[in-house]
Amino acid sequence: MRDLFEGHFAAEPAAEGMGEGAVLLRGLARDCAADLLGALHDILEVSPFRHMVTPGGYSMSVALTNCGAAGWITDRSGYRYGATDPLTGSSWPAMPDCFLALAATAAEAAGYVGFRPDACLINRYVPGARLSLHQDRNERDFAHPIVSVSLGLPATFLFGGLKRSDPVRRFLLGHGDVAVWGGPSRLRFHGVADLKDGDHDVLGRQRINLTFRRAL
Ligand code: MD3
Ligand code: FE
Repeated sequence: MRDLFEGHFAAEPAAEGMGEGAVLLRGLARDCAADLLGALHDILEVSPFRHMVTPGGYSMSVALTNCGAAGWITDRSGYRYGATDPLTGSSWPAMPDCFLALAATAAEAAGYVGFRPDACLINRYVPGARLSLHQDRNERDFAHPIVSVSLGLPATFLFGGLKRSDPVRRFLLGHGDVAVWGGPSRLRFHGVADLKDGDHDVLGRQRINLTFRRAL
């Protein structure tokens, strides 16, 4: 993987290995960020950000919405994917072409050919928001990778192991950074530390993360 990119960037390699099956593609989404945010604007007019409740009864500090055939939701009865937005009762907005293209390009660069996500979970963090350590296991087939795109304020991503108690490594994810998680890393525990306050040129006081999944 690394040798594919080495030589192109002397100071900063474009692809960083984060552990088996996980690859960080720094800045891959920088050039298409304006297209992504334009498409996101249209999604939010149909399915706005909202704070969902966990099965334990806590309201998440991260606000979320979805696009694609399936959307990730949580409420008092559990975590799952659903075809409709519980707020509107209608289908989630369609996945924009520029979302699909970026997800497929990133997956392929990490060695996963033919990734066709049917779900994009869109998370919004404001200063102080966090995501505690968890595994993503509501998808049907863990053979598919997950692709994540960071936009706006930088966040400290926490990357653990296959057990909750395993040590955690920290990666700072900034605007335009894309990460691909598959293979043996697919079920690793992960989370996001409290977002530090700041003012991003494009997004102001927030971070938006797109996570592309093959859910169904
Ligand atoms: C590593 N979101 O929505 S994306 C999530 O930045 C979630 O909003 C975080 O974790 C965020 O579930 C992190 C990175 C990510 C997503 C899925 C993974 C990392 C992963 C699955 C396995 C291992
Ligand atoms: Fe996750």
